[in-house]
Amino acid sequence: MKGKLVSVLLTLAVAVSLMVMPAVTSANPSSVQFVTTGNATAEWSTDTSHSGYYSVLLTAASPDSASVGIPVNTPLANITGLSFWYNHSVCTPAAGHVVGPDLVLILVNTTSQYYLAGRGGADCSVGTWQEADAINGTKFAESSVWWYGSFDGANLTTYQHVGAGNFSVLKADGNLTDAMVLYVGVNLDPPGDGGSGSVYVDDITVNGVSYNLEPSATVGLSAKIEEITAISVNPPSIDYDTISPGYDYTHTLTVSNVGSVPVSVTTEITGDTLFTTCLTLEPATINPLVHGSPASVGAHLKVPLSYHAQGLETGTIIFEATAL
Ligand SMILES: [Ca+2]
Repeated sequence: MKGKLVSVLLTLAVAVSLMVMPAVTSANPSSVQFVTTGNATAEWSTDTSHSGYYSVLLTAASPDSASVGIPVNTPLANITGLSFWYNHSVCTPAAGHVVGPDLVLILVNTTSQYYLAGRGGADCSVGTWQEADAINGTKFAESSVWWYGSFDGANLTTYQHVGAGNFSVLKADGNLTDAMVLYVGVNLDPPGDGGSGSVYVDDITVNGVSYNLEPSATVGLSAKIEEITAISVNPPSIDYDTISPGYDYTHTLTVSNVGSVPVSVTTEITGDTLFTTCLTLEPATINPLVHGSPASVGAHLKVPLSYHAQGLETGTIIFEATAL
């Protein structure tokens, strides 16, 4: 007997390029990236959140730093809004200096040069969620300015402008006029002369689109599905970052039956050529999928050496469940 159909969409974004990869840490295969130095930490937390169930807790003491970033792949010229929500659990300034958090951008220009830009730091906000707006400066310290410089993947190699308080100064720089913003992040980076803090971060907002920081979307998804035929897929998106021809890697997706009846699951890949020709799913069908026994599906992306297309490619994996 056939039942209702439920589709779960996954999006995949990839920037195929022949250029050298930036040294962006991508230890987490989901689209949320954590970067820390020294003893600083970045971790998922359910202590408090601005949206959903989770936020990201950044903890750092001078001179270490902790950050969380999301890929955006948006031209710098198109950026009109940059903000995030934060809530300190501990904010201990030293020498009167704020301890962030900062808003940071990783950029690449048309000659494949990388830049790091940022505005810091937001005021202490212990116990209250506040929105720090890096464009108009709301909730940022009075002394806060935009800065930017060449970036080697770990450090600034030049400080091209310090004190560029207006975001438009950065956008008007000839080196960055046609640059892409690869990542938008929030960085807790106490000043070198001291200070420490611990801050929850959520809802990084770019051009009015708020990106809820969650380790997966499956909890919210399953809660909205009232039919007894229901599945969820985790993670809800795969970001392959910048890759090159010859790339060969498998991301594992977990498909769960969150309904009340056994289902069979079929899959379909749609979108740009890279994904429709180079991405395979193993297995491509699951039958049966029963409640309490999630199935693993390998999303295997193998890019042939002859693949020379460049730029952003996107695709969607559709999982379709049919009640048995
Ligand atoms: Ca959240």
